Amino acid sequence: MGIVNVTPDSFSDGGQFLDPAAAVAHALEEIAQGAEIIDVGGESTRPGAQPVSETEELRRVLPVIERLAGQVKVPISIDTMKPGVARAALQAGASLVNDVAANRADDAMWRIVSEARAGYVCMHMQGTPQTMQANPTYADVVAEVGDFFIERLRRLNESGMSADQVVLDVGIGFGKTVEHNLQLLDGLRSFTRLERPLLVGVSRKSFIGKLLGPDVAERLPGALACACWAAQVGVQIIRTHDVAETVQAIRMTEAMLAHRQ
Ligand code: 7PJ
Repeated sequence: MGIVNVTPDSFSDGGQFLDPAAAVAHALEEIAQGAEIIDVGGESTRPGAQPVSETEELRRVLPVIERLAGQVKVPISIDTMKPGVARAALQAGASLVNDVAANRADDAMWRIVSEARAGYVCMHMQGTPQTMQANPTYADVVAEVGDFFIERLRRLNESGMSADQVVLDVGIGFGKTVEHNLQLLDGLRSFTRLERPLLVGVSRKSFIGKLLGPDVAERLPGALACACWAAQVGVQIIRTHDVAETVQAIRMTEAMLAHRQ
């Protein structure tokens, strides 16, 4: 899954692809590099980011989705927390909603996804992007994220969504300390018991910097280590800014897995 941020303030590439033509060109480049899903987002969810209005978010993402939908075969994902943005994006040609706010209380988002028969990424987050990194606390983060997934699959089903629309994501960095992120990466295999595709997003994330020191432009090796680890324990989708490098690392991992005795 290649990332296309149509935002002025995302933590690693904010402002680069605000112009729809630049965003579309970036998506096409990611597809040429092997991306099999394009994730278009118009609101930064980095810790402490300011929310944007629905009007502004739509102004950013809709031209990009419309233009892409007219010319690419890969599924387009809309990265949004707003049901209204999800609805408009699905109408414009997106087929997957990436919901980092799947810990939401109301079911408007889920009804929209259900009715569209679209895909849905159900990501775990403790708190909100504004509060999540203040003091993340868990007794057992792997068990709690697993319980969250089970409870959400039930709620999604009650809102009309079938399990086969759902992808699960532990939400690396969303209300987690470095230690929590490492525990979740270690525990990834346990989530395969839920029999849903798994997605992991580690690209350029701050826990790599906190653990090893590199600043945001130099975290690719750390992210590739996580991506290969994830692929090896059964994760199907890696969300990344660096598609060519990630595809090569994953294909190599898959070649080794295919030859395992
Ligand atoms: C994730 C995401 C992630 C999913 C972001 C960043 C911060 N969506 N959106 N999973 N991260 N599903 O790009 O690093 O980990 S925004």
